[in-house]
Amino acid sequence: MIRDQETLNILIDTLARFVGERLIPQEGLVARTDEIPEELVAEMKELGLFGLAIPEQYGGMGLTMEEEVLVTFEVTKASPAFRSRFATNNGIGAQGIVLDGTTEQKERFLPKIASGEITGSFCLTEPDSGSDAGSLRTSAVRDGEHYVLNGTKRFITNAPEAGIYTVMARTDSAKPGAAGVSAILVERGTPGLSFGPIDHKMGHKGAHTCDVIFEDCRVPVANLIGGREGQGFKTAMKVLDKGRLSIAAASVGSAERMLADALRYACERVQFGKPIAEFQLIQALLADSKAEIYAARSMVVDAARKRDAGLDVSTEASCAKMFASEMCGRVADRAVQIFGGAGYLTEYGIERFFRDVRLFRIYEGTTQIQQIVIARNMIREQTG
Ligand code: COS
Repeated sequence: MIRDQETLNILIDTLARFVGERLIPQEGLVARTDEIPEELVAEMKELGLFGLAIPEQYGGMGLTMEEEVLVTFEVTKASPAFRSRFATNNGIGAQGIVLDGTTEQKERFLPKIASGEITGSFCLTEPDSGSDAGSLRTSAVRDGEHYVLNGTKRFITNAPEAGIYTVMARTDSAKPGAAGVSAILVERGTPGLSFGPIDHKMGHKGAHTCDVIFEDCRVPVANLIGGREGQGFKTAMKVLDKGRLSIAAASVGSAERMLADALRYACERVQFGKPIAEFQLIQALLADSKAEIYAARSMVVDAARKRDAGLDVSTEASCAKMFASEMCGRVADRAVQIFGGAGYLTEYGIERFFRDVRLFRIYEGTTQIQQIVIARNMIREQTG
């Protein structure tokens, strides 16, 4: 659902220029230093990137899902670490409040999230609870007008920078699975909240993750998302339905960038007396990538439109995330192959993308979890 094509075109053109002139030239530096320069973060705030998907009444741009994926296709033509810096504010670090928060919670946190004044972070995964998210053990025990949180969350994106954490915690120890989980907002600076060291990762340098630790961390009852206990797992799943579409879109944008780089290289690199792009075996790598990107892009836009139409897109989001992230891995592999020896060197940048995009098949639900979600939904529809 594009509300105003002209305004969207201006936004996408502006972002394309920002990507080309500001982000791509800094990719090497960000990878080497594991840090996005503060001036670039300030420019992202200026452009409104932290509030793309936050409703306009709270200071965001209120993009529809279709508009948001089109923007993501553009922004992820630069290293995915850049997107990661602001994506939690539009996605997993804010959508719990957007989808299920009380009016008071929305008014209190969303304007600061939309402006980028604070970064949002989503705390679901734990050391012993990854794909089996319903088995999480972090506890939130009611004590008067507070919850007392204890436990550890793992691999939490933007945790070192964040100001607000959406924490899935067990408020009912008698209910072992998803039913006993609630979503609770914890603000930075709350006594009992601390962080592990920044994780050393294969890729996504500049996008930080770390453990988030709760030790008798007291949080007001008013921070329970939606004011109802036992709804936290469902909130998390709804947030992930949207998040998975965003990762699918990021997979498409990154694949488009890698293919553009590989095509340019293939047209310039001369072997056996002509550019390697003229050899049919190279053409097959290019053509397969082009067709698969087109398929993934079409899936993502279709699923986004269905979400904008108010449909349940749990299946479509998982299909898009699974196909697009796996496609992106294949394109990364082919791009390195086209670059040959140069593809293995740091200075050409393609090996960095190869490492970066590996994460798309893992976070916000592995490919295997997407298969489970898709098949379960199919069986449920069949058997009623
Ligand atoms: N939207 C709304 N509600 C949903 C939902 C969705 N997309 N998916 C599940 N639910 C609801 C179910 O309807 C069920 O509610 P009822 O008990 O009232 O029927 C409840 O949530 C529990 O669902 P389910 O029984 O399917 O939970 P499981 O424990 O079997 O787990 C999977 C389901 C495996 C799909 C889930 O744990 C998952 O997505 N794991 C991956 C987690 C992940 O992506 N982690 C990445 C880190 S976050 S960056």
